[in-house]
Amino acid sequence: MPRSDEVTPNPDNKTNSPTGGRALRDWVKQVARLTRPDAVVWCDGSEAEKDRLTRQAVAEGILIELNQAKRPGCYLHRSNPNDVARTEQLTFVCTPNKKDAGPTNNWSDPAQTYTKLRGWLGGSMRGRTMYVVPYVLGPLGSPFSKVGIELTDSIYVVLNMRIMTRMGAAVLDQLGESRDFNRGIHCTLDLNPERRLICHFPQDNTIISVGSGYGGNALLSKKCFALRIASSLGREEGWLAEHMLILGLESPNGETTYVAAAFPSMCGKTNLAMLTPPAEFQGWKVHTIGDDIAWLRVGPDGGLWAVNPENGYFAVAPGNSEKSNLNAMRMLQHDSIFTNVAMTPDGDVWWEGMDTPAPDGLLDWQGRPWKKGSPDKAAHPNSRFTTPMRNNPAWSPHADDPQGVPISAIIFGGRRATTVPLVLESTDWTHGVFMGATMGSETTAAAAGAVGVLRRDPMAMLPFCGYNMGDYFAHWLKMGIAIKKLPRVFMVNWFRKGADGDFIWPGYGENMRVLKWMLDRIHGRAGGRQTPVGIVPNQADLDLKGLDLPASTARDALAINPAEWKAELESAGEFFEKIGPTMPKELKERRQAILKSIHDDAPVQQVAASR
Ligand code: OXD
Ligand code: MN
Repeated sequence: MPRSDEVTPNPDNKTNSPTGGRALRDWVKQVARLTRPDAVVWCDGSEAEKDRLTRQAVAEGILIELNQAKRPGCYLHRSNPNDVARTEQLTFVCTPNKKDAGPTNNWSDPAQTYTKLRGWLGGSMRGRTMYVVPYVLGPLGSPFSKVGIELTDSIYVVLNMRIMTRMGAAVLDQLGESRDFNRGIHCTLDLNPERRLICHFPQDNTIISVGSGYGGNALLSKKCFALRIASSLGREEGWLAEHMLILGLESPNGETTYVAAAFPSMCGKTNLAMLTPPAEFQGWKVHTIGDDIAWLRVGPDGGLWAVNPENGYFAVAPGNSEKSNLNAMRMLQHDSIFTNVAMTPDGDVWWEGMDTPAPDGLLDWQGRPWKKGSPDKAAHPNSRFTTPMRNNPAWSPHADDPQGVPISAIIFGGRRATTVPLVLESTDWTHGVFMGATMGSETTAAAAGAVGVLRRDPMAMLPFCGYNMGDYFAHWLKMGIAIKKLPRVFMVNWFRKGADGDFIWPGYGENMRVLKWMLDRIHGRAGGRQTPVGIVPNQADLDLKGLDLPASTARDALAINPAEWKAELESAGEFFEKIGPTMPKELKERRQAILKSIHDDAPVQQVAASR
């Protein structure tokens, strides 16, 4: 797209010396003829370019300069209030056959959608500049990596893409004359929700997003390419693109074990990825590879290897404090873009959950004076920061390793007030896939719509899987055959609530205790007890020293309630029915087998440390 001969050249079109291969130049010209920008600017990723665009963004009111003495290189952006989260109802997978998008995606016919979008894009960049943003997902030169080009009329998008991806002239060198690049077109239009659409064309490796400036809709490298399009490419090419953080855990004796973990949006992925271990875990270190997306392939040793395709973090601000995420607070000290947070009178940022109380004279996320005690939040619940991954004190240089890092465990987690214990281990790969496929979570403010409603969110990919969910499950099962050294699979729940309605588990850094049990399982050092739904640690298997947690609370955190699990599996069965004919029979059979084995007086079986 656009495959249009109807468009006429724009004689006024100025461009700074276009580079890149022929296919790229032709496509850029074609889009410029359609959208008719006043100028086309090829981004080179240089510091000079960043300074120039930042100055321009400040002059145009797109960015507000924050207090440079307190936060050098930091800026604030305020979105249109109608455009503050992903819009799943306006996100489409446009495959030639509807069944290839599957029952969990919105689908529209590619030809009709191209025609409609061509109409909306015609002349849409008049009076504006079209930026050509070349980027690579994954380390430059890595066999994992893929090139994308985003054409956008938003400086905010360019400046964010600069942080989120490896962006600039070097990408064009990697691309050369190749036609193999993701084509992304982003046009802000007038931010009218009636003319907002985020459309994916996996068969053309193309994305068109119009009418929104929100990160998840407009930074096309992120959810659109690195997840929706890449998951579809991964299926064809035999790998996985997942909504997962990647972290390395180094023990005091210097052994580093890498894990990848899938959680829905706003369930603490960024926190977990850069967690600070509790004081009792002297000598343990956490190394962040990524906080949101993992691309996973079978490595030459037959194990599963992962890269983080991104170069920065675009994460939720509220709730971050020195207590909950010290590394995040440090990395936000400089060179970051904040979106929709509150601003203090001295030009600093503030959000709910920060260490300091709201100062007098605070401006809320829309720039309005905010009064203490107001029922409205000062920072939008989905307000964000964009920050380079190298800002993170826990950043691992292995994030740049072309071959990625070896993954010893996959963790699935959701936000569940009931049913799901603190941690569960699967008994085999199919069971692990089953755990991921039946994941449920309560909805959050990361997407427009009701918050706190339980929905099935398999592998945390419900909004991000670019093809039929049943085929996706089958692909996961197939990967289990291709991977010769299989990672263990776990499920966690940091969000279980007690009878008083409070969270049972303290979460944040204390999650290290759960990770430690996983490592001990991986290395054959810890046991557990077998339940019909998986292996759960005994209280004695978890390292709880120094944690003020009554034994009865620990028991509640680990409890398996048969009645709740029966209801859970019934609900999972309804979801499997919704997937329809592509739903793999292995997973349906596993559900039935587990359901059958759940009864109130099932004997407790201890599980030995090594399998
Ligand atoms: C995100 C999301 O922005 O999942 O990462 O919504
Ligand atoms: Mn995410």
